[in-house]
Amino acid sequence: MRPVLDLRVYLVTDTRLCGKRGVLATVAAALAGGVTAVQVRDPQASGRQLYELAMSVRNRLAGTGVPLIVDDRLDVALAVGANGVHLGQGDLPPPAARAVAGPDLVIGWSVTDLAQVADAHRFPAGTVDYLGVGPVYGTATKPDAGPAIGLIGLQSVCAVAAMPCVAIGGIDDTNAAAVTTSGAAGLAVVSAICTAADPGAAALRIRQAAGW
Ligand code: TZP
Repeated sequence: MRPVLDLRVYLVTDTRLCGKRGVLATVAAALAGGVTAVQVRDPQASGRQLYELAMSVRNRLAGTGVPLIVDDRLDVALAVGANGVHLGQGDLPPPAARAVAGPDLVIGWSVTDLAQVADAHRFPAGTVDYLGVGPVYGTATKPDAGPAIGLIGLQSVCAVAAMPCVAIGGIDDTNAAAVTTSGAAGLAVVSAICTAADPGAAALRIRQAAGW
């Protein structure tokens, strides 16, 4: 069966925001700062581009114990031998993904409200391993992410969810403590790490601010 992943400081890569430094160098630096999981996310990439990017990150993570999750694309996640796939509301429904992926792949699912949490609870047991909850704060990284749910929205989801909740959206070292206090088991971070002059230092600040 699949392992329980450590999603506490969960870097979500953004190829454009990583800029000239590139995704791989950003991941390498962030690893030194203590990220516990890495998701490769590039909604603009073709299947081939995402495959190549995810494969290069997989090779970089090999031997570190830090898991790789691929955003949106189950086919790419399986093709590169990732540890997991992260699905949005518009992607393959998690039960369909679980049927294809089998028991060993971690599946994360994005939710914004209690109705979507109830959907996750109606899936067969073991379908979804964790919920991505947000956007907690406003974010320019995903313009179509919808309105911020705030700490109150996050709390309401974390209080009822049967699976661990990873908060996302506008998270950095200034709000990490408040987000974890609201019940999040993990912090998914894009811009605060990808655009940092020193991604390792940024990851470490977030980890320390969260008390981890
Ligand atoms: N899903 C909801 S908000 C978001 C995603 C992928 C982007 C979060 O990016 P940032 O830069 O950490 O606010």
